Amino acid sequence: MSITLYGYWRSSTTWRVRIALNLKGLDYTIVPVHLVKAEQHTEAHKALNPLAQVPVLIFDQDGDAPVAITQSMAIMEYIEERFPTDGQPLLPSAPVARARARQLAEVINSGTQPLQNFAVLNRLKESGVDARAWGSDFIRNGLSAVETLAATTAGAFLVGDQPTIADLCLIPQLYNARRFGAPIDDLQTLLAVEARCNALPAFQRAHPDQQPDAQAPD
Ligand SMILES: N[C@@H](CCC(=O)N[C@@H](CS)C(=O)NCC(=O)O)C(=O)O
Repeated sequence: MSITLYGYWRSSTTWRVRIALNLKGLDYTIVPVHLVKAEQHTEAHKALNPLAQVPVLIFDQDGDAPVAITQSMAIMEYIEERFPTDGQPLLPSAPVARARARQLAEVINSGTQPLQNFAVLNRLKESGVDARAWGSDFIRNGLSAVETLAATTAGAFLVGDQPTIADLCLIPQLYNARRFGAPIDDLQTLLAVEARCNALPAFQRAHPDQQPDAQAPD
């Protein structure tokens, strides 16, 4: 069996998947796709993801045709369902807590990250819009919502006392918040959760700076 992750060191959605694989204790090979050099738009990459984005996870099991999955939420859920007893679970077991983990993850996945994505920002810049301010506003808005929701869901982590897909989405989004200069110092629950995540090797090894294609920050 082999697992290959097509991604980019600073892609927040690729980062989520790296944490998921690390928490599960799964080995994987990274294939860098350089977004700034537009490698996501090559025909080879679009054959894997017609939306021209990363991440893409290729799961290759001897004897079966390789499975290529896009969309980080689908990938994380697949990893959890395919390897339910490996490493740590990515979702709580109780139905309400599972729904809360998905809910908080989606506030970031569908309510925040798409509004500050590379392609969106490039289009905004072409239209003369201050893309950094735009991104900062939407990130602040999304993370403020997560902070409010976390008041009733958080323990040591965003939902309860174990990391879930909500935390896997949170950590890269906080990194993006800092890149965009979004104010986050008052989001005390999120910052406390971040500190706990950052203490875990699975999160440390997933950090962009630890990736083979990492570059000096621009
Ligand atoms: N909903 C998708 C979003 C993926 C996504 O936005 N990927 C970004 C990097 S974080 C990308 O590939 N952007 C390339 C581009 O915008 O051209 C997921 O969660 O996988």
